[in-house]
Amino acid sequence: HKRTSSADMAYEDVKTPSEFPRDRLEIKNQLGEGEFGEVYKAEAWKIAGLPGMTTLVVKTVKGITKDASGAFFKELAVLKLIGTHPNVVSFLGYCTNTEPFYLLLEYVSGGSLQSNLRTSRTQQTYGNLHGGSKSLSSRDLTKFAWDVAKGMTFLSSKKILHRDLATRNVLVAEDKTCKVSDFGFSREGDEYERTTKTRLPIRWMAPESLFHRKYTIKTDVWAFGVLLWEIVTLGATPYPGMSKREVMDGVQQGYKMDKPKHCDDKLYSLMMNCWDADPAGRPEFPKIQQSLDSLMETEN
Ligand code: ACK
Repeated sequence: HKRTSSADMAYEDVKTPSEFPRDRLEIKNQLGEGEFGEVYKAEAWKIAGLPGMTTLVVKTVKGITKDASGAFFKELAVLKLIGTHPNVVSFLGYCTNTEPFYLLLEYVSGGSLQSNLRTSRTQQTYGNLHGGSKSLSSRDLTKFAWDVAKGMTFLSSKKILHRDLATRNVLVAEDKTCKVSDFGFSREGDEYERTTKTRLPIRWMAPESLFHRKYTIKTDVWAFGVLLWEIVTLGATPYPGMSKREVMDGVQQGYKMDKPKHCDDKLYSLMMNCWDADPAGRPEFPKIQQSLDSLMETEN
């Protein structure tokens, strides 16, 4: 039987995700800890209209209280309808008949964008490659940003907020395509009771999220600006040398990060636009994608 994996997944063949029988899942090794529970690699037999076995990811969802289950199923209903996009981790199905609930997602083999950026670092800088990277060219970095922008344009067209956009939540496929991951169910509010302590992504948050718990597509745009900064610095932690408290105070007072070394002027002006104090002044994702389209054209 044919084996399907992220590398050869035929996106147009993926059917609307539905309740999947647990007995057709074979759970393998644990990949890590997620927002609501553990993350495992698994094999599924005939899922989402795909033939044979598909390697995928199982995210366990624990501790959904009766109160929160309404919000959970509402979100599930939205995600079922989004369809697939090459720059977004595909949602393949779910198991919600008993706890723990499972979310079944496309397996992306190359690890997070953050770890890809960090492992590409070298001490020395060499002429033709991007400053400080031994394995990633400046074109690769622009392509990462472009991929994420395309994924976010798609999600925003479906009215889906990410709420935790950062390079740690972008996965890299074998062919270096970036895929936006961990959207939809991530919540900063208290709609879902979390199993783990709530840790807010302070360094990626827009002022209105930090101080008014407000999340809109424009707060995702702010986070995208920070993600651009992470890409250019090969995975540095934003606001270097500043504590979370100092970041919050700084952001409130309009402090913006400096232009990183080796950063293209156009890219820096794009991040600065994403960090406009006024959400209405920040570009929409399709506009951001356009800016990156032209940057891709000028890269050799
Ligand atoms: O950074 P990582 O290697 O990539 O470790 C984390 C871990 O699971 C906990 O989130 C990995 N992970 C999450 N979603 C996926 C996925 N769709 N495909 C492959 N690995 C994933 C993530």
